[in-house]
Amino acid sequence: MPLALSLCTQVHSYNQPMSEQILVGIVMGSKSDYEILLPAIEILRALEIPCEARVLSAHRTPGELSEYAETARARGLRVLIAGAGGAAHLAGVMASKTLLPVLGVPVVATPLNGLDSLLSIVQMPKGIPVGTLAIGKPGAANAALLAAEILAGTDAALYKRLAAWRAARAQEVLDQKLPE
Ligand code: RP5
Repeated sequence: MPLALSLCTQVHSYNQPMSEQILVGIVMGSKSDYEILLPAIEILRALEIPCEARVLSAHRTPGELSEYAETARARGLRVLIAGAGGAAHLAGVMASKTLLPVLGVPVVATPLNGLDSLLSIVQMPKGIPVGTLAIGKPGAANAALLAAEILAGTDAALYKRLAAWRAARAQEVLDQKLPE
């Protein structure tokens, strides 16, 4: 079983999802990226969006990565999230193989602290876009939220869940108390 596939799918059976069709594919270049991508999985779970997570590498498993991206749309996926570090070409390679939106998450994996990954992902040449998020866990979380916003454009129930999620975050801020 692909890494974290059960994490993504487990919650959906608890929460009576709108559909068991997997809509979001999360790909990471190495198992070492998993902790950084976990917030994306958790948010997709919270929003009841069926997802799957895989380890596939642009340079270690280029054939399998290409096949994944090329077949994703036919399998019913709607958005892809790609997290990688270093010379992070994962998201760009995936984007070159599909017309699904690809959201890139730069991972800290080298002494350059993620700046290398950020520039690798964000500096796609004109014609093959990758939506690039912030470095690290905040970027992973926002990739999931952006995927949810894309899907909510055609899913009114998801739109309501997303609105409730954001309202809850606002309430958390309003409830914060400073020390006396
Ligand atoms: C990239 O190289 C991966 O996305 C990871 O961030 C980085 C290091 O990978 P490992 O050497 O830990 O497998 O391809």
